[in-house]
Amino acid sequence: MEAEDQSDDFTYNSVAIQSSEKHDRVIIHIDIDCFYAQVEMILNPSLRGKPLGIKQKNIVVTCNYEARALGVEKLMSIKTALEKCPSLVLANGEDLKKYRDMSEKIYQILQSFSPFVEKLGLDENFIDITHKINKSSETTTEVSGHIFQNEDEVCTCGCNDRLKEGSVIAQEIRNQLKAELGITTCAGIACNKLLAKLVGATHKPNQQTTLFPASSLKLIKSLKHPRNIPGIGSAMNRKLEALGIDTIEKLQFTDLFKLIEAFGAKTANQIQQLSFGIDDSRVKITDKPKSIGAEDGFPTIKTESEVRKKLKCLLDRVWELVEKDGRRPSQVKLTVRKLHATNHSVREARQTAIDFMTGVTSNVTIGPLNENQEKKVITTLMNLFEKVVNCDESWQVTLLGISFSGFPSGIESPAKNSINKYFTSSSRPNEPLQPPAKRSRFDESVLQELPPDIRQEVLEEIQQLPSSSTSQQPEDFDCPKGVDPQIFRELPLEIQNELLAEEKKKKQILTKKPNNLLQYFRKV
Ligand code: DCP
Ligand code: MG
Repeated sequence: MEAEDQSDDFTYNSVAIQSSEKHDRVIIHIDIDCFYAQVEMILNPSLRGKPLGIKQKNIVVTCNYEARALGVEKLMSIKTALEKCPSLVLANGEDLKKYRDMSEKIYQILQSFSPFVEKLGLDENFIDITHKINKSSETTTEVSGHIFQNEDEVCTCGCNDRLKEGSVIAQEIRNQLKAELGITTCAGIACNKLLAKLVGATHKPNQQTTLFPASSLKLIKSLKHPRNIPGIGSAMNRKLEALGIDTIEKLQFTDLFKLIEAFGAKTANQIQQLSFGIDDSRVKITDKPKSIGAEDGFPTIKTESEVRKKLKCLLDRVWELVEKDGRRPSQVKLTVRKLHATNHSVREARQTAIDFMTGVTSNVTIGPLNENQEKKVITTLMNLFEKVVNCDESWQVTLLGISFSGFPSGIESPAKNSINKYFTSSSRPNEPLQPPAKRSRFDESVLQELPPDIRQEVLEEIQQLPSSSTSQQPEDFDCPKGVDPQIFRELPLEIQNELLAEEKKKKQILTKKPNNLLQYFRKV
């Protein structure tokens, strides 16, 4: 419908693109207003009402809306910001812990509305609430919040009504975030992730906007330049400019084969679809990380006692994150950056099993390390260090990193925010559409209530969760095809992971999942 009034250049490409457009989902994108600044104001209410900037090194990474009204912008240098706004109050934002904590609390509230929540960086989330809309018997007549350039044209598929209902749920979510955490947010409500993210940014702060599909091309075109489409980064933009593509319209109507030559078939298709506001990528449930760690860089360290001291500080920091995560690690990895005489540096990492928590069962939430445990970890790390650095000769290191991994599965671990809570219960066996046996802890009755396409997605999601066995190498552990399991077991964990990752890649190529655009939204 939308492409028809575009131009006389209407091509085969746009017919193909148009025919793949669907409006059957309701996606909410939530973005926290001036995130770091809000956290600081919540922790210290005396900052409220004053222009506030959050500094990291010599940059204002964000600022509250009072500061924005006085000319301060995100990512401005401190010097310029103070020139623009001499009354600017600066708070140090280098310790991310408080922001991570708030982000985690927000994520948990969002999860109480839908199991389909995808976290994007610390301050953005996508929530797929399609299944809630389909189940609801209420009819909503009013949109909550703004409508992006409302058109009279109403799509016949019923999407407008679904999106209206979505806007009411978005309002409930935002109200709850405000009531429980005191945090204000913006929301975008649309039928895909791309459009939800874009439309949410049209009214800020503390507002929400719904996009009906009839206006999606208007929204996309308002971005003007392809570089403003999430997922089109600077490298891709340079290539597009080299092809003379410097407007959204040009990207829409460039011959697909020209794009394929420059980007390959997959990316070419993806970016052209995005230029029409089409994005079939699904909201991917954010799972717990496979490893938790931190690194610290410094000018140089030349003695073992300095290394020990640095490792102790790093361990404190990393263990706090492990504790918060709640799962018990079984592996620890040390990363070292060595500085050679020629002045070039090389990173090396070594990993080993850790047994300092022997006796603690996997379903006990872990706590702080006691003195003895801490000693054991540091000794293990120092042993790894000696494998990387020959301490009999002179050496210099400029970075140390600690990372824990080998966590038990998401299903039985004390993970707070996993999809489990929607699906774990006393199991009712032999329902028609059962997840495989090893996932039998999932409550099939909940699955049965979901619409078929969502059910399929959930089943896929469940399949992707790690195995529920808590032993380090469970009996049914994954082993790449054609590799002797016995030999595989003997390999270092890193090599095992590498082989498994390769195997996974191969499988993905074979199953050719379409439109898997997950990476394009990722923030650094
Ligand atoms: N951030 C950062 N470094 C960057 C960009 C962002 O540290 N280069 C941090 C600070 C922000 C947070 O990430 O508070 C979220 O980034 P946003 O771009 O969403 O900005 P804000 O949430 O601060 O403001 P807005 O109200 O515009 O969303
Ligand atoms: Mg934000």
